[in-house]
Amino acid sequence: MKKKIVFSGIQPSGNLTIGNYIGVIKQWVKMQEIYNCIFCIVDLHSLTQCNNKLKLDKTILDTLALYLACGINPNKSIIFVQSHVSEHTKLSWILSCYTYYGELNRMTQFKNNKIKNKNINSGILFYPILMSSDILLYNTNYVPIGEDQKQHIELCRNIANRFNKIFGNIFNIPKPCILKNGSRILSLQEPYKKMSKSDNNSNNVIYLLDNKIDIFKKIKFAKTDSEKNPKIKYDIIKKPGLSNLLNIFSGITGKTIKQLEKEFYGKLYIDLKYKIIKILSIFLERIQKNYYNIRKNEDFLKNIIFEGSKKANKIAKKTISKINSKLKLY
Ligand code: AQP
Repeated sequence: MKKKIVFSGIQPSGNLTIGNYIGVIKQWVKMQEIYNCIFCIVDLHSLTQCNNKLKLDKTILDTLALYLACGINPNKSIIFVQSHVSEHTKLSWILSCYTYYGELNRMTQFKNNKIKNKNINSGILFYPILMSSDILLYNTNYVPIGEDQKQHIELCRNIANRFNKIFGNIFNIPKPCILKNGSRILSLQEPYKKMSKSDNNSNNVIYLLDNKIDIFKKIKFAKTDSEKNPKIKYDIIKKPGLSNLLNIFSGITGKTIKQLEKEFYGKLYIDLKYKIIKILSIFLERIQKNYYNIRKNEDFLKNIIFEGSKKANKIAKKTISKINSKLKLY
């Protein structure tokens, strides 16, 4: 039987976080053993941040080295850079003509951005269409994502269904893969919002390249709650900070929340924090050792991108050629 296709990507907009790892990269590592996986470094998406300080040539290689250090294997998966395959932007324009403005305007991520920024660029509005193009170009079956991207996949499915209704079965309808726990790792100091690599307060975030001292400080002072008789019990509504720590623990060790509640029964929050500091330090030290080894070899990294882009281009061109013939765009 033909293997199912997985597509997923991360913006090369800075240091990857433990949220990116637990939410998606960990899933990728497992999925590459079962499916045909395509992992993209979505540089065009990161242009929406209009951050002219971003040195994309460098951050793309940093991101790739982190993918590999976490266990993504270029011999098993296609790894490439979004802007190296021009079909993404072409399909994006075509799909935008089959997407209603109201649909884009209703996206929560767009609405949140509108509240935060006065001068919002239209790339942020169109972001879900570019994301849909990324996915649909590769006949994707499964898309591993964090919780925050769920609405974008629903939109992608709607656009694909709408297009298929008009032009016949062009696109597979992709399904999101969202973890039960760990699909939304929260900020350490403000545990009502997502942990984000672009957060201005670095104490909110555990980066994959954080050193042991930073891990210690950030976890030790992570916000919890001030219950009178504090119990280590998962409750994301009443105890978001503590529950977030349990999700991080579970995401790194593979232990279930129930197992952790049992293990820490009758113990103090600080006991849990010290244990997380220990397991995170060991875990990240291993990734960092791999990372610094791999990152030194730029020719090796560039070759992976070159080979990956060649393979991605081939698949993308086939899809676009099907669409061209349906739309009579020769
Ligand atoms: N905190 C998180 N918990 C679980 N999953 C997460 N993801 C991101 N943060 C968390 C998932 O990682 C994938 C790649 O994300 P992205 O970098 O392309 O964009 P993002 O969702 O905007 O992530 P950030 O860290 O918040 O990036 P910035 O700060 O650059 O905007 C996605 O599947 C995402 O769900």
